[in-house]
Amino acid sequence: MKDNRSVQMDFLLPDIRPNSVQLDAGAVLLPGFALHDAEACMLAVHRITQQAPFRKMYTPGGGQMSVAMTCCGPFGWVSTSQGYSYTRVNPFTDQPWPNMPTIFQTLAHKAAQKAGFAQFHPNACLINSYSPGARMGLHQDRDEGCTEQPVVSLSFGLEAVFLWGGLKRSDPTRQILLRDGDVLVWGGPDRLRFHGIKPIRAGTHARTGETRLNITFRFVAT
Ligand code: MD6
Ligand code: FE
Repeated sequence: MKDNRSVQMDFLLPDIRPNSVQLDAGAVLLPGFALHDAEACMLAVHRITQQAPFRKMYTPGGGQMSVAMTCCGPFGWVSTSQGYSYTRVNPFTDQPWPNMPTIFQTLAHKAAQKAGFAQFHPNACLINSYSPGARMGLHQDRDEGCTEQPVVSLSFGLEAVFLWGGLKRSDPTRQILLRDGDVLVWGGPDRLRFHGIKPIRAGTHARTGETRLNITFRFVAT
């Protein structure tokens, strides 16, 4: 006779997370929104990094960032001792950034739409790779020359604690757990909020190994 004690119950527990969490007037967390497209995104990142490998850049302050970065799309974000900028050419390869894959464009557009931002067509995509211990200090996203458009951000692999601050660096921060497949969209009155990522805790994720990947989409004014 079959020993039922060792048999996995054959129903799935419902995912009790809500589809959408309004964090602020212009900020929405979409838990698991990118799960369906996660493997397609991993393949896309793999292809991009063959053309444009991850690099750890230096900040204008002189320190090396703990997060490794690359980009795709018409514009890529770069940090040098001279400052931050968006460029059409990857300074490490002297080549244009790889094309933005259709899956990225579609996912970013769908997430923005679900969060209430119609017609988001990003022209810049930054891909951040975090190893355990890597972090991102509090900052504002304000190098785009345009704050009309939202930012869409995808998280894959190891979880992260996202710090959600205010319009001043010294404002208090809330902590938001970002997990594999989660999407964050923010714009409007929240577009210039300070935010950051606490040091990633050690771990291994089935999708990414000892890594958290973050893919952010923006519209850069030309
Ligand atoms: C990260 N994200 O999630 C870092 N910026 O690893 C960001 O800096 C960020 O997620 C603007 C909008 C969404 C973001
Ligand atoms: Fe940011």
